[in-house]
Amino acid sequence: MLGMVGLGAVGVAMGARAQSGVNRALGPVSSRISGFVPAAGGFRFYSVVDSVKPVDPARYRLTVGGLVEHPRSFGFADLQALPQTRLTETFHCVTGWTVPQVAWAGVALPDLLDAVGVRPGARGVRFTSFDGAYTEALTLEQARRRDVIIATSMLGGPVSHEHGGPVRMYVSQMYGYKSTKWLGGIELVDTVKPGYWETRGYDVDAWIGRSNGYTS
Ligand SMILES: Nc1nc2c(c(=O)[nH]1)N[C@H]1C(S)=C(S)[C@@H](COP(=O)(O)O)O[C@H]1N2
Ligand SMILES: [Mo]
Repeated sequence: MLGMVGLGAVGVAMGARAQSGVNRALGPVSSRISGFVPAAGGFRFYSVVDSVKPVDPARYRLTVGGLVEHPRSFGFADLQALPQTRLTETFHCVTGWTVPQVAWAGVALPDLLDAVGVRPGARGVRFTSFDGAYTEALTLEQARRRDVIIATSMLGGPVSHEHGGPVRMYVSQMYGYKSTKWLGGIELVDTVKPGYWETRGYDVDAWIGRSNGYTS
C-alpha cells in the first residue's frame, strides 16, 4: 500500500514518542487509505474514503451554522462575491513532504465569520467534508487568523477534485491535515472537538515545526 510508505516515513522525521503515537493511530486506519496517489508538483492526493463524488461549482453549497447570528449557505458564486484573500506559502504534510510556494485564493475565514456573525459563547469552529468522513476543528482565535482561507483557487486555477475542490480549507501555519478538503460545512461550536486524524493521535494544535513531535 503506497499510503503506508508515506505514513511510515513519519518515523524518520519525528521523535520516538510521537512516532509510536502516530503508528498506533495510523495502524488500522492506513489500510483503508485508498486515495493515496503520487501527484505532480510534490503534492500527494489524500483521502480517507474510497471515493468522493465530484461536485460541480454551480451546485456547490457551503452550510454555515451553529452559534452564528445568521445561519445560511453559500454557493460558489457567493464565496467569490465576498472579499478575496490571496497568499502563497509552503504546504507541509505532517508526514514530511512539502510543496514550496503554493498559491491560494478565496475567502479569509474571519471575513466569512463576519458575514454570518459569531454568537457569544462560540469557542471553536468545526469543519465537515462532503466526503462524509473527514472533520477538523480550530479554536475561534485560530479561525480569526487572516491566513486561514476557504479556498476556491489553488496553484493558480480552480481547486481540482483530487485536491478537494470545488472548495477546500487552507490553514496556512498548520500541518496539512488541518486543511479540510471537499469542504461542506462550517459550524460554530462552544467546545473544540478533535478532528478525524486528531482522534487517531495527531495534535489538535498543529503548528508547523512545533507540534506532533517536531521541535524545529
Ligand atoms: N476530506 C479530507 N481532507 C483532507 C484529507 C483527507 O484525507 N480528507 N487529508 C489531509 C491531509 S493529511 C493533507 S496533508 C492534505 C493533503 O492535501 P492534498 O490531498 O490536496 O495533497 O489534505 C488534508 N485534508
Ligand atoms: Mo497530511
